[in-house]
Amino acid sequence: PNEEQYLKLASYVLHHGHKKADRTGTGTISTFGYQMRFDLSKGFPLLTTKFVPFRLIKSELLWFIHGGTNIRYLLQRNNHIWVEWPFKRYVESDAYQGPDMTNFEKRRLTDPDFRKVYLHQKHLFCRRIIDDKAFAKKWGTLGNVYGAQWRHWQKRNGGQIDQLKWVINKVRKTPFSRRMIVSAWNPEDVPSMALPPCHTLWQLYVNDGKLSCQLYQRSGDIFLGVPFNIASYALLTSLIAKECGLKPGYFIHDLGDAHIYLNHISQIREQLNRKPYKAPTLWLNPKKRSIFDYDMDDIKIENYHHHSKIRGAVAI
Ligand code: UFP
Repeated sequence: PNEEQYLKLASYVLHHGHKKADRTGTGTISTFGYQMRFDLSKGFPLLTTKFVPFRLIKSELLWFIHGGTNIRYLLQRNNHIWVEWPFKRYVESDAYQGPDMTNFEKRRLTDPDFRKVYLHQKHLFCRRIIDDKAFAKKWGTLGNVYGAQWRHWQKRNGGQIDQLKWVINKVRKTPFSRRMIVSAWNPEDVPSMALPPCHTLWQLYVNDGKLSCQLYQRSGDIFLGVPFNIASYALLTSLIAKECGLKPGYFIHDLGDAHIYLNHISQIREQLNRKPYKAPTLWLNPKKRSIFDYDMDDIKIENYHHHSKIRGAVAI
């Protein structure tokens, strides 16, 4: 079954990974180069050995598809996964007049009183992004993240490339093509990005009426990030397949630095002791044709039986 692919990865890195220092100072066990293959005809690969919040995956992917680079779209859909970076930029600017937020990433983990103050300030920031359009425009932007590269890649001599439209067109017109690639890795932008793209490049492949997608992810947090990434690309593949009149084939997930943070090891062990349930299924509104027309209610996950949530701190 599909979920075994993920559990095998986690178990492999747990047992064969080596200790490696990392940017966040947390420490990891890591391995370089690993491939998982998910057969999308065998159910939707949303993990069942713990609860994975699909609504966050859905709103984030729709945001990419719409070319979004401002957290306002996400906050309006109650998705807070990208807030930390704009919040940091805001509290480090002169525009911010509230209590001192210096080094909030680390302090919120060790000082419970500070944590309350931090959560309140972040809440006020998010409210203002939603309520005040001009404020959102100035402080809610993330720069050239996925949405910008997929839909508005800047050309050297002016103008833009819509990679997503282009690749969908290729699938329709020349499905045998070996050039159906979308790249989020833009070397010109990387130095100025808070978080350079983790999912850097993906390729489509058509065979026997089925659309497959292969992703190269340069860096994967096995406990927190990777379960999201699998579901997100399985959904993307399903949406493009539907638009092109194809069935979803395989999602092939290649990882570069595949790591388990040292503070996630007991969580991973717990997860590995659980037995997967039958995979859920994906429902897409049959009235929607184009990938650009979907909103939250047009995409649903059905029959999702899962084990309980497992908590773990995000390394930032
Ligand atoms: N990460 C993921 N998937 C994502 C994402 C981030 O696993 O979609 F955005 C993790 C990988 C790594 C960290 O642990 O976030 C990014 O840090 P770095 O840029 O140092 O690789």
